[in-house]
Amino acid sequence: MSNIAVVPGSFDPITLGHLDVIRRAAAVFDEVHVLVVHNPGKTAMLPISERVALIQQSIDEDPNTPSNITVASWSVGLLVDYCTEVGASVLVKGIRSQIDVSYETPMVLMNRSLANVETIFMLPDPAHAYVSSTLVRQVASLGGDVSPYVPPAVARFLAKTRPA
Ligand code: COD
Repeated sequence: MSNIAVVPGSFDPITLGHLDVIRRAAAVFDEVHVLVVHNPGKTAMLPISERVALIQQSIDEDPNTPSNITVASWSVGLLVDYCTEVGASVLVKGIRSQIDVSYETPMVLMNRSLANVETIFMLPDPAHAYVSSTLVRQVASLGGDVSPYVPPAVARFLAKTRPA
């Protein structure tokens, strides 16, 4: 039986921090599903289809990213329903600080209670530990250069859509 992990997130847009965690997960599990999920607590910048496309391009363009990664989105129910559908028993969440641990902990316990799905926390390279999609959106919207924080496909996309 293959060992499948799901790496969920808003990915609005994917950053180098996300990509770092995805690569680490892909080195540990047989299969990794990167899953774009709408977070009702956040106002989205990009449609889900665009976020999926940018993740796929970022993975395709990166020679260091392994080939056991699938990109998908989920909007019809619980995150653990997706896990059940694809036979995944583990979620992987990236952790930047104690704040992330506090935010994630109730979800870890709820997902375990709902469907016996466990969660593994992974830390990114410290170089990416302060990067968030929220800050990337803010820097981009104010005309700043986001290329140090996002994959090239995202930097190109944001440069194209930058206000004149
Ligand atoms: N380095 C490392 N990790 C990072 C970085 C970084 N620079 N930036 C973000 N991360 C991590 C986050 O800590 C998070 O684990 C993950 O990457 C995704 O981050 P975001 O910001 O893209 O996505 P979120 O936090 O908005 O995603 C939240 C989910 C959609 C995963 C969450 O809302 C969820 O699990 N929803 C499912 C709904 C559900 O089933 N609820 C009921 C049971 S809990």
